[in-house]
Amino acid sequence: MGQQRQLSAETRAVIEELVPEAAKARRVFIFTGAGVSAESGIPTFRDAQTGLWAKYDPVMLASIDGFRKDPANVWKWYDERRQTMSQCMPNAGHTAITEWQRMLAPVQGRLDLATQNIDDLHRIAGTEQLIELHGNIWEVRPLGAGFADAFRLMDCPLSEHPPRAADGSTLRPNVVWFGEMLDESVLNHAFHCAMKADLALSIGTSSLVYPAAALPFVAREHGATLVEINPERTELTAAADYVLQEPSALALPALVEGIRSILPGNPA
Ligand code: BV8
Repeated sequence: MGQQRQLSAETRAVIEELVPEAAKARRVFIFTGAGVSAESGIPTFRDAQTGLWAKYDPVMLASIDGFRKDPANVWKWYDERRQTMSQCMPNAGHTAITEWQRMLAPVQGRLDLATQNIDDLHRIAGTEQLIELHGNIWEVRPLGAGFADAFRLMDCPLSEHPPRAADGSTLRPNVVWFGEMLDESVLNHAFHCAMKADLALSIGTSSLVYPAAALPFVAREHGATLVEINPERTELTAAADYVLQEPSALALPALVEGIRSILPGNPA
């Protein structure tokens, strides 16, 4: 019960109201952003003091033009982020999502997770049916090649910036930069899951970057109950049916604990 101690009384009341509906959901769609990894020690993008964009110019570093101009500089930034991420582990919010997914299997339910994060923490936490909308920082692909040609390159730190393929060609991070299209099949699958959901949760995202940010709105338009978990209000808050204004590593375990006490066949 330690988690409950730090939740505000208001959040505890919202969770109490939400749990019976959440425990009934059999098609859960979860959409996450950088905030869900904040408590693992990975900086978000837009948090004023600590956010990456406070220190770096995203157009220079998270764009194909920035890369073509100075691939070594962009790779230096990604190598730094890889080194930070290699020291970080999933937090209680990541593991609560995996636990919820496992609780749904015996009742023929399913939980699909679409993340904007490239840090691999949902995968390390054991979450399946994982949709990586913006790629993965541990994957690379030859410059000019498509997502299908990506492969994992785990060297940390990298031996050279930019890293090169065996044939000497330049490798780029297998991530989606500003101004680049997402992998169409990945995005279509995410929209399909959002449209089928009876419960959708948007967790740890400023809801600013499209087309990913449209997913929770589409879920709601197709009949899902919409929950937002974020210490701050966002562009999505007004559209949410339930708002848990807390850090996700605190709110998610409390929510999943409540669901576990109701789902059949789960020890309370
Ligand atoms: C596209 C991967 C079609 C790389 C990222 C002009 C030209 C071209 C496109 C555009 C344009 N103008 C607008 C666009 C569209 C653009 C866009 O939406 N721009 C925004 C800024 C207006 N989108 C694109 O470019 C996309 N592609 O549109 O293609 C196209 C193609 C060609 C030409 C025209 C159109 C591609 C976007 C993907 C960019 N890649 N990252 C990398 O990571 O290095 S973006 C990056 O920011 C993330 O991936 C994420 O998607 C995005 C949003 O970040 P968040 O995850 O939400 O993080 P943020 O810091 O913002 O917020 C953190 C939140 O967590 C906060 O709310 C905070 O309160 C909360 N929080 C903090 N602590 C906690 C917490 N929550 C819970 N618990 C806590 N403890």
